[in-house]
Amino acid sequence: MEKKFKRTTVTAALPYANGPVHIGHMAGVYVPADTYVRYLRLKKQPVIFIGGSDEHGVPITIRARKEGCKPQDIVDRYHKIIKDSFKEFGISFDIYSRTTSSTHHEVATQFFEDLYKSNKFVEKTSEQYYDPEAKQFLADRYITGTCPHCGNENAYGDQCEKCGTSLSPMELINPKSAISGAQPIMCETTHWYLPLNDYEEWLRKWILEEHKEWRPNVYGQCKSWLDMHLQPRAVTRDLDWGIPVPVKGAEGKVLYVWFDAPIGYISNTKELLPDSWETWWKDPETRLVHFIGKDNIVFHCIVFPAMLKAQGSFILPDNVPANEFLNLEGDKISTSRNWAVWLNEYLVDFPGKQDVLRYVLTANAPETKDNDFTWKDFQARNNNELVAIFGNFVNRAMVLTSKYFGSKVPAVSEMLQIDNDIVAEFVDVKSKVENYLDNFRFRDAQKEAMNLARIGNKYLADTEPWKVAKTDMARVQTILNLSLQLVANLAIAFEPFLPFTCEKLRKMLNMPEFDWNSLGSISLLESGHEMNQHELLFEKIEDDVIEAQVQKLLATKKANEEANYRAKEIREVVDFSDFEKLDIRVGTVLECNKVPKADKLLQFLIEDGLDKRTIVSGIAKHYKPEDLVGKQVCFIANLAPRKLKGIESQGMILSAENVDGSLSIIMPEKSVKPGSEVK
Ligand code: B3M
Ligand code: ZN
Repeated sequence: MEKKFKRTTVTAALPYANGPVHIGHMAGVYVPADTYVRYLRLKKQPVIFIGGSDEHGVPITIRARKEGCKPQDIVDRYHKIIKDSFKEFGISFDIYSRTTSSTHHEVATQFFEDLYKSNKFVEKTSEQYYDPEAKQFLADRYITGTCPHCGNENAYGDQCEKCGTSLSPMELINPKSAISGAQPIMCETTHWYLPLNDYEEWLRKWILEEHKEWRPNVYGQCKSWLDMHLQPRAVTRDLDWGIPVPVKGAEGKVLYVWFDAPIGYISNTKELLPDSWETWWKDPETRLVHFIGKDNIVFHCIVFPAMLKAQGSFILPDNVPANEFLNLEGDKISTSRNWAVWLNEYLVDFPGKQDVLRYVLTANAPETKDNDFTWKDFQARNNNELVAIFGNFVNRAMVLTSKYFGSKVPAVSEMLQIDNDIVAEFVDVKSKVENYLDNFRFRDAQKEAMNLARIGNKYLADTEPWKVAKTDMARVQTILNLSLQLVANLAIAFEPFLPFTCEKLRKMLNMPEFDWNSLGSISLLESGHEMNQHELLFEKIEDDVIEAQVQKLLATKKANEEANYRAKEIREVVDFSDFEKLDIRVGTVLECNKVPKADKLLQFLIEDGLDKRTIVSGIAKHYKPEDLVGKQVCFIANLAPRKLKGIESQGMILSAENVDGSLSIIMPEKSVKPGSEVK
């Protein structure tokens, strides 16, 4: 930390209280934030760690409507579940509050009023979709319709989940209100906007010139937002769940959730420290760090700083170490598809193994690119690293000491070259780990800390105290003394990463406390110091346990496939004349080849009875081209030609899509003359 700062305010994104927390949240935000805060605390640097639930926003109201309860019931339920999970995993917030708290309502209202009174907003009237039956304006998520890009009939007003395109409600074909099913109409409504365009120049300078040290993914995303130029952003919404807009005549309007949520960091600090909160938010000697996932970058690096700047009395974030995403077994984590490892379920399946998950999530942290969590990797890291390296070293050092010296730390007799060498090696670890942690490189920091145990294992293997014991007890004293000093160093170095394990280890060693500054010392334990009973720190995870988790995910996948399949309704009725417009024929495959640089496409040459034609089809994942040559297929012969990867496709080959998404080509039951019509 640079000298100019006296204290650090650390925030971690406020999770929406409409579902439990999963490993993606942990890897992206909470494990790194907690590691960082524990590190600063160990260094005795003043720090506060602010968290809380984000309890406003449209998805919460949708969920409540679905379940037939109030939004408050939903957030009460999940706030508790989330808060408990964080506690169980040792995420050591100084406060974990919520945006429905009265303090937050006051602080956010005040913030809005400050900007309102100093004319920082622009008021604009525009036309928006309104549900004439439910008599309310419709949030983007409350409008469904057909996606103009892929034809999905259940696209939302803000996004099509089938093709992933971001949409605006006006783009939907046949829009419908998700509340009443009515066709929405356009009505005028007034909102307050933060003119981000006015802050663009300032933001460019502040981020692009003064914060070149931000992570490349964060810096790059900011740059591309700024390069596309900023537009005014509405900070209010027509909704009945949220913080009422404190302006006369604004009844039925609330603050936009992304306006109030980041202010939640301030409110929660105020709730924690009613008398001194301003020191942590207004004193230029305070350093502000936001831990978030990559989908929140624009809000924390552009919108919230502009709000703080507009208000005028707050400090700005010094760093925003956002992570990329963690995938699960190759697929994007998804709450709606239940494709996740939920913390509350992990705790039931792996009781007492919170540190194992923390370790794996840090080892695999998506710091520079998206990463994948797999159960096999989880098992391997536990068995080959935590058990075989860390646990094994600690155990050997403790067992040998208890065997030869009755659990008392032996005195060093004489140091040989080999002893001096390992001391030199591990003394270095402190500055390396520090340097990584100061730069938010948690994977590297943990790897470096693990080196202490590697060094220890090698030292024991090289010096073989169990053999030396037969001839030279004085030598064994030195070896075990140094080994125990290394164990004590491990306990300190790993405290930010594996707090439960280190607490256990501290008790085993009978160390009064951890002190980061003594990391690297070879006199952490005095000779004659009495240690406590030792126990195993980690245990092997067997194949059947991992297999059970894999099976659980497979079951989820299957259930999703079936649900998707059932969800497909029969389309609108068409007239016979419409059907007749389609010219479906049988053809014989003359040639079939993979399309270069397109992993889904096959290129066919088809004998169609009159001529030969080229058809490109997206079935490469399901067939080998050589297996199709000579086969007969059905194809639409009068489809307008389209170019795919530069190849003109003259028609479309028909196939059936199975529940699991696999494709099966439709073939005539017996061979027919090419060109035969399908009727
Ligand atoms: N609740 C979004 C999210 O969980 C949001 C973060 C708020 S941080 C102020 O992705
Ligand atoms: Zn779409």
